[in-house]
Amino acid sequence: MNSTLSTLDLPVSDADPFSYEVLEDPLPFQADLRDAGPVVFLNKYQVYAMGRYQEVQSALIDWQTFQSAAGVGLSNFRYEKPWRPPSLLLEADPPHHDAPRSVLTKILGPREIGRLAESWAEDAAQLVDELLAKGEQFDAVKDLAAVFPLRVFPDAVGIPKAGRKDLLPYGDHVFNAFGPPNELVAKGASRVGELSASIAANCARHVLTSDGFGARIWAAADKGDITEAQAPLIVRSLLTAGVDTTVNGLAAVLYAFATNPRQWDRLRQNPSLARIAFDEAVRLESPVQTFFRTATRDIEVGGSLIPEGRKILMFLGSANRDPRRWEQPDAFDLDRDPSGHVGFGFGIHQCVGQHIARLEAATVLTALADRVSSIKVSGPTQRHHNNTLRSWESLPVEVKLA
Ligand code: OVV
Repeated sequence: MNSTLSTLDLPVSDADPFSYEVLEDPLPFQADLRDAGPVVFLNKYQVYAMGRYQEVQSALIDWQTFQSAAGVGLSNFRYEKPWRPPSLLLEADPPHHDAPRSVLTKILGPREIGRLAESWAEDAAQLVDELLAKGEQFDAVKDLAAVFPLRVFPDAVGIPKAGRKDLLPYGDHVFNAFGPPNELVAKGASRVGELSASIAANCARHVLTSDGFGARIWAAADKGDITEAQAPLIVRSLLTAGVDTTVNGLAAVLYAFATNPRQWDRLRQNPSLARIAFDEAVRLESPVQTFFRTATRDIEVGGSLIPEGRKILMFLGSANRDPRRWEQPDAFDLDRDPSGHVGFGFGIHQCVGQHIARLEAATVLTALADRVSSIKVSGPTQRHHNNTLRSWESLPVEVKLA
């Protein structure tokens, strides 16, 4: 390969994907990125970027070439000390990745979590009833999407009541910390020590209930599937990745319905569409917008060279709206087959909690569809900016009782 030529071929962008403007509305930037080429060099951060579905999906599958162990944020663990002990799942590759992954895959598998469905459906019904008792206007984020995961997930993990209020702020900071050290990271810095300590305290064996995901992780250590040193860090992964993500996934699907009234009618006619609807919303909104990988060798992609050791920013959200892959990519369409979207990633690192996320979403949507004949946005919406998450501050809605 002629690396000089390849470097000359490389489109360069001066845009900042972590700027206020792009976080407020990433779609124009993402369209430019996709149109600029299969790989684009981001001058500001001196990293490579992929915005098209085909290259993103192929790279996510190829964990040998696009490693995670050097970190999936901008910081390159080859040269910089990670700000917290790396995740044994997210920031690891085989062989180290495999034992923690297979333990969690089993604990969070579709059949294992089936036992939660009934009580979560009751919790969702109760929460929606509480909301509707107060009136036909509420905030779909503050009153519903940000509330339901905290009602059900910490209990499923088995952590104590105290410290639950720290889960969202901790997650918000972790997802900011995958990005550059900008003001979003700086604003979280003052609480990092306190929040990390609180999360770590909830991972200890003696504080966890005997029947939750946490206890099962510790039981896997007793069996010898993982070590006792690994167990608390695997619990930490649940507490880090399991709350902000589902809050924003729920917000995504509620926003999608609130802006697509005909799709809400379809869901009411056929509630079994709830799961398709959730995946379609995850495709459309991509609550996790980006993750980095690191090149383990010189790679040629679309005629450009990515040198060994360099960071590549994968735009999951952009791939999920790539018109080269999706017909009418910006439409929320329950007739579409959204499978193949990269909103949960792809390959060996694909979201291990996705069945939990789908169950949470399906129970909330079912409870709402049972009671509400229409839902629409009723006031100014407000985004919450995060370096990695596509997030909401406020989503006022008005519903009609069925
Ligand atoms: C997917 C994800 C996001 C954030 C944190 C982690 C995983 C973790 O394993 O800690």
